[in-house]
Amino acid sequence: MLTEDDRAFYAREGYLKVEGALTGAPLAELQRITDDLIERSRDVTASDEIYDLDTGHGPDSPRLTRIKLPHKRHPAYWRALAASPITEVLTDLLGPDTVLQTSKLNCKAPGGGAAVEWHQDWAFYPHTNDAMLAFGLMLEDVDADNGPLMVVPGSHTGPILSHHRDGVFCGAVDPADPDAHLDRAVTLTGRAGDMTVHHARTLHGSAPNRSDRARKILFFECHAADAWPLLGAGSYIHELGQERFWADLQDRLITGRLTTTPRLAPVPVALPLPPPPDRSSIFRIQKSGRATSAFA
Ligand SMILES: O=C(O)CCC(=O)C(=O)O
Repeated sequence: MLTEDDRAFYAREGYLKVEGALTGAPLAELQRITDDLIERSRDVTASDEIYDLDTGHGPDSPRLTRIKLPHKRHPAYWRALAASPITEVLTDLLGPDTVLQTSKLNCKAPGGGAAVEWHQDWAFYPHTNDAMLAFGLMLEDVDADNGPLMVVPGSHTGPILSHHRDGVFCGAVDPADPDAHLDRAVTLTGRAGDMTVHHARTLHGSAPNRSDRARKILFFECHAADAWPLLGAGSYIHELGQERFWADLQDRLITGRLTTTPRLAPVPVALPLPPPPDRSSIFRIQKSGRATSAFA
């Protein structure tokens, strides 16, 4: 699906936009399932294993920051990753053997849905090599007003910036960090079915949703099978124990084969420790770690 130019652009800039990555019936199915899931959140009164609630959520107005692990909620989400044109984008960029690290559907409710402060995913879950990326499949149109993803081109080849405040991991960089170069950021808008790709080391963030339309982006964070996790803040996999971890890993294999021989690359690593008080989602890590907001 990708051209050689696309791959060269991704390697150089650390991001890519793929127009029409998912279209037609598979896209419509995901939109319907997502709307159903949001509808069913009306009676939920506290964040749980499925929903991360935004302020103001209630029976009259479902307001979610996130639907957690959507690929575990409905097989259509898994199919969108593992049996669709998106699968080809994945293997074009990561090679034949690929694993899902995690999935999430960030909903950004209309009229204020939370910002995501600037960060590098790699700071949350460094691995033995950085053949890692995140797909952001737009389930509805995303424009400048409803909190689009923004990325700093080329930042994936730079340093891992400090994601600590007062010595504690806060999951965000200080917007005043001179190495952040936020003035170089580009905004990734698009139509439903378009998809962004960003490298795990690419600095990115997104503003609050200032529109009256939800911003629904389905994120799949994936890596080459030979990239093994060192530590992941907030990641459920570290709580599983070895037997359940192994079973879970089989479930997360997207293409090709697993390997128990990690590839070790000379990558910069800073562990996300000590952890902040609440590690249950990026929103809570950034809030409880008292990250400085770039969007306040
Ligand atoms: O939802 C967004 O705009 C960005 C999400 C993100 O970067 C993350 O969850 O790591």
